[in-house]
Amino acid sequence: MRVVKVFVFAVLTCIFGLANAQNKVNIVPEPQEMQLGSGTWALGKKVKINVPKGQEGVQEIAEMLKESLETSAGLRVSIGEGSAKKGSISFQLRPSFAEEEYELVVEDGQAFLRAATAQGFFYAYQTLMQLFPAEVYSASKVSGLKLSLPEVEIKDHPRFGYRGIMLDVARHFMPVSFVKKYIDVLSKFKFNRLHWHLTDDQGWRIEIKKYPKLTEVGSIRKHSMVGHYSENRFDDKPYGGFYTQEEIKEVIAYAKERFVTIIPEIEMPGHNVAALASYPWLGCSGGPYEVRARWGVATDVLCPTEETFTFLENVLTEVMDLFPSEYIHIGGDECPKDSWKASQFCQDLMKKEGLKDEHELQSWFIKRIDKFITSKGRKMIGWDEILEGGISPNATIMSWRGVNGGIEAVKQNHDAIMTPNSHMYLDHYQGDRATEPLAIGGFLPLDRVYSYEPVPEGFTAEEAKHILGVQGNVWTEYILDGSHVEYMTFPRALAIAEIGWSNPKAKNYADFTARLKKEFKVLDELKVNYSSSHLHIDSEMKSEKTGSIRIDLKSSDPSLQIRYSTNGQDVTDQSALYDGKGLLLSKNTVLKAALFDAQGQAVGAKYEKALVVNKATGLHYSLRHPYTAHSGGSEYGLTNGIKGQQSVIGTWVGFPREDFEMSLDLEKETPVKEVKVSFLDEVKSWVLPPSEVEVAVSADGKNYNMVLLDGVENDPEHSRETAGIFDAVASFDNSAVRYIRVRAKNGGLLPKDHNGGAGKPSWLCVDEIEVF
Ligand code: TNX
Repeated sequence: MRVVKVFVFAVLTCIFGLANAQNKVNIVPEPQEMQLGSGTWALGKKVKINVPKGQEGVQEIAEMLKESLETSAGLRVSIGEGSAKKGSISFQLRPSFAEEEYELVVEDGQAFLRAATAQGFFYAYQTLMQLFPAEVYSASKVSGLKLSLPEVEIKDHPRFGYRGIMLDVARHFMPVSFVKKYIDVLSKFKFNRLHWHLTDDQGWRIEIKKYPKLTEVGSIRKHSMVGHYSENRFDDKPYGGFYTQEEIKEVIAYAKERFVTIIPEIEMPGHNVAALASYPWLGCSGGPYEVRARWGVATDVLCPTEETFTFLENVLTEVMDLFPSEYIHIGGDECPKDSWKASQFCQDLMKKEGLKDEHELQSWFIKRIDKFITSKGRKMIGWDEILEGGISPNATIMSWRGVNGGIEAVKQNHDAIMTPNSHMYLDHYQGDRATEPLAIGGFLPLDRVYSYEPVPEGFTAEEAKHILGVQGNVWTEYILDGSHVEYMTFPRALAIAEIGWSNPKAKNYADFTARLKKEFKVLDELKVNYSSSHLHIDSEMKSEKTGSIRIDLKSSDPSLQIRYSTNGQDVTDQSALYDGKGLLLSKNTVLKAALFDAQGQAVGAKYEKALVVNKATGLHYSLRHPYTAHSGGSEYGLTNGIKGQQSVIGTWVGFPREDFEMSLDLEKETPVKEVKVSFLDEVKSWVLPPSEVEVAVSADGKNYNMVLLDGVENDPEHSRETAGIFDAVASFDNSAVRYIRVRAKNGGLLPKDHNGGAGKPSWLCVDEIEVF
């Protein structure tokens, strides 16, 4: 084999990306070492697969390969124990390899897969599949499909032993068929753990023979939330679902064939209202309780009585009988202490055990469970809250509230799995909220996921060993079905696959996204939904000082073309082509744009902005109290031409508590006949309109001509029920002025019936200031 060395060190990653693109080798996760040859092996109609004698599990993997080749391309494949020769694919044992390590070589018209274990061979097989065209994944025959492989030598092993995804089936239930499909797809990208979040306040999803009410009662909630939590709305349909123990076994066996270990999570002591509703004696107040319909954190939690521990031990015994996983997850997160504070039993228990507060009681609780799990030869995992009040001796920590939990755990000589909500929460938005399906919040675009490094800075090599790996979490409050789970998972999980497997020195986002193009075709073949929102259009506004603005559009991928419309019509492949020189807008415009690939196909996220152009557009101003960046405010966001949109909080410039005051300099004397200031009125999002607005204009910056406007309360056109956008409009006599001052009084405290915020200060959200 004539070998072209293309992958040596990190410095070569650019060249590597190029070589990749040219040679069409697209492997995710990127292998540790790869040398590309110059030739290819075009497979014939007949292929022989050679497997080593008596090696457990290898025959099954050879069968998988046979099925893929026969189904997609109609090859005739035989499996036997023959020796390697041209035209064959040979599995060869390498006993010295590590468990997940493999080698894959294509040369001289044949292929070799080498490993020590079935798992190693499975990964060699997955890499081999990725060397073929995407159609090899097709579930039916693809006419005219010719299979060929590039000459290549790959030596590969994972960086971390734990590469996981967490699926929450408590908030929304996912059927067995979907869970299997999900595991199958994840295993193709070399994930080896599925953390299955089986119980929570809103539903208990696993059959427990000893406690049948857990599923009879606890798996069904009366209704579910619709829209965002903050809207406090519900539908009127009971919601339920659970897995029988037989189904659980079926899923575990299916996952095992794909080398995915399922880690069950049984939450405690918080997130347990579904169990409380089933057996009210588990709670401190004795109930009655109802399976929770609202998202968020419940104050009712398990009471640490002997009866509760007996219950938990019985539940965990059944769970451990089902799940062979070494690790058992017991939750441990978000356990409010209200019911323990109010319970005489808990207070007495704390005295008896010498516990100084309820945090120590929680720690005592978890330690007891840890002891039980350890006594059964298993290991306990808990969310990072289990560090509070003293960590259990054998616990592994799942760090979710950022990375500090993980750091703290390692400093105390424990293992940690990194799943910080800053980078690994796949329930967060991955693109512009205005065009993405409703999500819990946050902003976690693909590049941010990809940028994550699981080993905290400053860790010694010894400490780094305690970082077992990474995990992406799919919480499903806002994810109703499998297709939506897939959309939130892919491609962000592919970035996680790479963080968990590949050499961090070879990280290269541009190369990763280039490889994604092929992976999207693979996902298409597998009928997996995914998002392409990482392809998007960014815009920047510039004032032209002539009552117009210039808007520059930029594609996240320079190889894509931007087409746009300014007449409100949807963008098609016939719309105007953006020439990269910026658009000059001199009147209010709805600007729509979209990205197109070389084939003229629309790809990625759509872009849409309502732009306002007036005498204030693009000008700088000063504020008396600062805006808060967290609400989406940006410097000069009040005059940037982009108006806040109803229900899209991030498009407003927000001011907590205080009144609002801004001064604008028009830079020269300008006739002004109207000033319009818009405010958001959305009490559910803690945003109230101002109680009073004052607009003043001045020619010299000293003497002001003032107009006082009533707040929304006295505006007959606007009522709280029709919440939306409140425009305050002040009229003037069109004489020339230079300075404009706007003051608005904060709307005060949130009303008594407010969900979560009663009596708390409200926000004032302003956008935009328009001058005519
Ligand atoms: C926090 S992460 C939770 C979950 C929610 C999630 C939503 C963790 C241990 N607890 O109960 O579903 O946020 O992002």
